Amino acid sequence: MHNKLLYYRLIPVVFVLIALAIWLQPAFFERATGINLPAGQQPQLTQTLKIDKPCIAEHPEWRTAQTIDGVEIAESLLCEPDNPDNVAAFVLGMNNISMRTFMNSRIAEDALIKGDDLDGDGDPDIIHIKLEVLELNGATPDSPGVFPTYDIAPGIQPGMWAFSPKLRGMSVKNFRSQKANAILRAPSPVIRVEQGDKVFITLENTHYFPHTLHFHGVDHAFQTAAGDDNDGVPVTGSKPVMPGSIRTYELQPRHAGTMLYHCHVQTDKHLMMGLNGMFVVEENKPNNWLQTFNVGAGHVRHSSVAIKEKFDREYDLHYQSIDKNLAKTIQDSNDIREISKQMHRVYNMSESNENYFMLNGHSFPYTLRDALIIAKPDENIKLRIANTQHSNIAVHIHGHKATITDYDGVAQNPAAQITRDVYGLSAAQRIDLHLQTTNDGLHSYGEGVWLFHDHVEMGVANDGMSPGGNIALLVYESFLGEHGLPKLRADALDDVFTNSYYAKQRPLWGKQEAGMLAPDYLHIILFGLLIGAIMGLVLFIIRGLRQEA
Ligand SMILES: [Cu+2]
Repeated sequence: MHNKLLYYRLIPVVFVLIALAIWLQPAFFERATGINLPAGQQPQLTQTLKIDKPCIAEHPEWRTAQTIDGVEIAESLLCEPDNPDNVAAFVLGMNNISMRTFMNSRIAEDALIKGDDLDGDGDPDIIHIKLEVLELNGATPDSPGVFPTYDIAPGIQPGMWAFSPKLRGMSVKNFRSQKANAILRAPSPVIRVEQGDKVFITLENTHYFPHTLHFHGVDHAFQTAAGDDNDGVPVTGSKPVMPGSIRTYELQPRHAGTMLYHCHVQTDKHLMMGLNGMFVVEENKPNNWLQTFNVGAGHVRHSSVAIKEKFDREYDLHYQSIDKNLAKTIQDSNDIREISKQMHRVYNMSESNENYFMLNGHSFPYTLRDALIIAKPDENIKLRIANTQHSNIAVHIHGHKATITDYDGVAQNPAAQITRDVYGLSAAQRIDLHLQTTNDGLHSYGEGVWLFHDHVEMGVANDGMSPGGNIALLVYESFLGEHGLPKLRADALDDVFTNSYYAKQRPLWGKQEAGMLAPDYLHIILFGLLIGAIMGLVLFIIRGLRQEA
C-alpha cells in the first residue's frame, strides 16, 4: 500500500516533465527566437511585404535644366528631383509668377511675397514668408493607418512635424493616394534671404499644439518694431503661437552665413519631431534673386550670385534624427489631450534614444533618390551641413578631403581653414565645406561612387538595421545611370529596397526567414532526453502500480 502512494505521487512529476518538453519543443523554440520587433515598429508588421523600385522616375521632365518665367533652373540628375515650377515660384515670389507656374505648384498665393527693391540693385528687398505646421504619419480618425504617409525608408513611417511654406489644396498627392504631396515632407525647408533684406515671417499655426519660431544664429532684434516677441522663447517673450492663431516675426540680418530656425516650445520634443530647418543669409549682391525655399534641402537649383561666382554646385545637407517612441505618441491616439499627456508627461526625454537618422528627410536607401552629391572632375562644390540631432555627427566623405570655410555661419580666416575628411558637428552646429573634385590625391582620389555618411555608427542604421540611416553617395556623372541612380552591381539594392528587410524579417545574406537560421542542438538534445525520461517514468509507474495490484 505504501509503495502504491509513491507511484501516484510520481504522476504530477510526469506532467511537469511534459510541460518542460512542450517548452523545449524545437519548433516552438525556433519561433521564439524569431527577432521580436520593438514596440515602435509594430505597424510595419501588418503591412504586405513589398519590394520597392529603387527609382520610381515619376517626373523625368523635372530633371532637365530649364527656364520658367525667366528663372534659370539648373539641371538635377537625381531620381527624385524637386518640382522646377516650385523653384521658379520660390525665386520670384507668388506675386511675380505666371498662372501656369502657379497652377503647377501647390503653394498658397500668399506663401511668399517679394516687394520693393530698397537699395536699387535689381532684386527685391522686402520679403514676406508664411509658414504653417504640418503633420506626417499622424493618427487619423478616418482609418486605422497614419495620414498623410511619408516613408523615410521602405515601410518606415514615424510620426513627424514640419514647417512648410503655406500650401494650397490637398496635403496628399491625389484623390486616390494617402501619400503626402511632394512639398509636404521632412525636413522643414531651407530658407534663404539676402543680407539687409527686410524679412517678415508669419507663422500660421495650423496645428493642435502651440509653437513658435526661433531664428538660431540669425541677426534679429529681441522684440519687433511694435514690441512683440521676436525671439520665439515663451519664457522670455510672449506666450507661444496658439493653435489657430498667427504671429509675424521681423528680421533684417546684417551678417551672411548658414544658420537655423526651429520651434522653441518644449524644444526637446518639438525640435526632435522635426520643427527645425536651415536658414541661410546670402551676401548682398546686385540682381540677387534667391531661391527662398529649398524644400527637403539637397541640391540648390538656383544659387545666389555670390555662390555662382565661386562654385559650380551647391548642396544643403540637413542631418536629423527620430526617437521612435516620441514619434509614436502622435500615432497612438486622435485625442489631443491624450497626445499631450503622452508626449509631455509620460514620455521622458532623458530616457530617449535616437532610432532613425535622416539626411534631407530620408534614410538609406531612399537617400539614393534625392540626397546624392553629383559631381564632375575639377569642380568646386559648396556644401552647407547642419546637425539638428541630439547627438554629435562625424560626417565622413570617402575619397575626398574638403575644406571647412565657415563655422556656425562665420567665415574662418582663410589661413586657418582646415582641410580634413571627417567633419564633427555638435547639436545645432553648422559648417560650410568647399569640396574640390581635383584628382590630386588630396582633395579627390578620382571619379567613382564614393560613400558619405556619419561615422558615429548608430547613424548609419534604421533602428539598428544597417545599412540605413544617413548613408548617401558622392557620385561622379560618369558613374551615374539613366534614372539618376549610381551604376552599382545589378543586385546591390535588392535586399534593402524592401520593407521586410527593415521590419527585421529578412537577413542580409540569403532569402530565408530571419527566425529559422539554424537548429538549436542543445535544446533538441534536452528535448529528446526529456521525452525519454517521461516515457521511462510512465512505464515505471504503470509497472509499479500493476505489481502493487
Ligand atoms: Cu513647437
